[in-house]
Amino acid sequence: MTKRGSTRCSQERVEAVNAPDEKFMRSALRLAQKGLGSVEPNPAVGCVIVKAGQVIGKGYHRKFGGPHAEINALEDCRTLGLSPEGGTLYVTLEPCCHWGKTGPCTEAIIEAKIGRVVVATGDPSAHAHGKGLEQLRQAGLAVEAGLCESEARQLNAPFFKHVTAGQPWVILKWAQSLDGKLAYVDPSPERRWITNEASRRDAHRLRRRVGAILVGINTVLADDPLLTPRPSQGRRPVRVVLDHQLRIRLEGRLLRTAKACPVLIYTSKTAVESNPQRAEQIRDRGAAVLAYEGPDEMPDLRFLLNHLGGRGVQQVLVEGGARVAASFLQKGLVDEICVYIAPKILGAGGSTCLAEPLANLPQVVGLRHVEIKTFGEDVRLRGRLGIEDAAERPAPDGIPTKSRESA
Ligand code: AOF
Ligand code: ZN
Repeated sequence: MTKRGSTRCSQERVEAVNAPDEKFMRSALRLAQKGLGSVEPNPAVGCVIVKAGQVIGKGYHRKFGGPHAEINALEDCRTLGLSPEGGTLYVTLEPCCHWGKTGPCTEAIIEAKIGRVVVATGDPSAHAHGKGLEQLRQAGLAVEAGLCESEARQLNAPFFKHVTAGQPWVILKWAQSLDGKLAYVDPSPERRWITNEASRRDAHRLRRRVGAILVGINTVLADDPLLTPRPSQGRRPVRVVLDHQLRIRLEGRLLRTAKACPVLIYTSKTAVESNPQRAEQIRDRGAAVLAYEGPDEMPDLRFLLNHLGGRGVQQVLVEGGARVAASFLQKGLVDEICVYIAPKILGAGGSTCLAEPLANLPQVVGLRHVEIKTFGEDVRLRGRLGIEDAAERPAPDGIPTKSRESA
């Protein structure tokens, strides 16, 4: 397999790589993007098949459990009555060679007699990890990897983080007024929500793509939230509550629905030991109780994230309140921020400000890849923190994974 000299798709290196290759890979990346929000926790993958300089088939992974990008692109060729034989297949992720919910893409590619495969990035999953590329090479196909690698990894940053670090991608979400208030002091049916309906619908879309939704006990006691995505479209993220004293109400909406949609209460060992009956009552309602050691009021968030990652949660949505949000930020555990801003000033009518618990944050936190979108008159600002490209993440030996020879 040939490893390309550079992994970027930037303008400066157009000369360094085959320009048509880059154009087709960019097209595959755009296709991949369409799957975001529907494929999680699978990666979003796009594929383009080209023959004699013409695109003869396109496809992307549309839905979790559905056919992979390569299969859809091959199917597209056939629907158009075109043969993929001898063509070049551009795909944004190493083709799989395992039997999962679907069959191995490598076999379909080989059967279709594709001549050359260009891959943006390897799949670090144990079932792949270079094995897919190797299988194609063994079958006599020309295989190249690393074109637009950085973009391909950024597109699936949560997938790469979960597979390589074992921890979920953490999205911190809140809604605020212009003066930074997160709630009304005196909520009423008319003054319950800060943001508009379109913003709230969008927040439910976000809930649908994550494996866990996390809040603090104060939010639960104040709002009695359900914390489910609505409409659910079959998604049932685990609802996690940080509750160091086991204060959750047994008759609240979370525990009343715990048998239908999972609930995890994260508490202190002290609380469980001093009141084992209470923990038992919570378990009887169908919720799981997980306890951390150490100071009661300082939940071990890393332990929790490792636990969630281990049970297959790829993305966690942290929804509040202000102190919970601040502690995730203070511990440097946030990967992405999503904030909805409503054009109103709540003044004395508003309560809770993120600025207060964050007043002692020692470092400035800047966002990258910032994206701004409007929902009616509300504004949504999204951005990423820290090193979100796993290819740039230093490996334990200090060598960035990008500079290694790929498998
Ligand atoms: C590909 N093409 O479009 C995607 C791949 O359960 P399955 O069969 O859907 O397999 C899911 C795994 O396949 C997923 O964890 C990831 O390693 C790979 N995703 N592979 O060849 C695709 N989405
Ligand atoms: Zn596949």
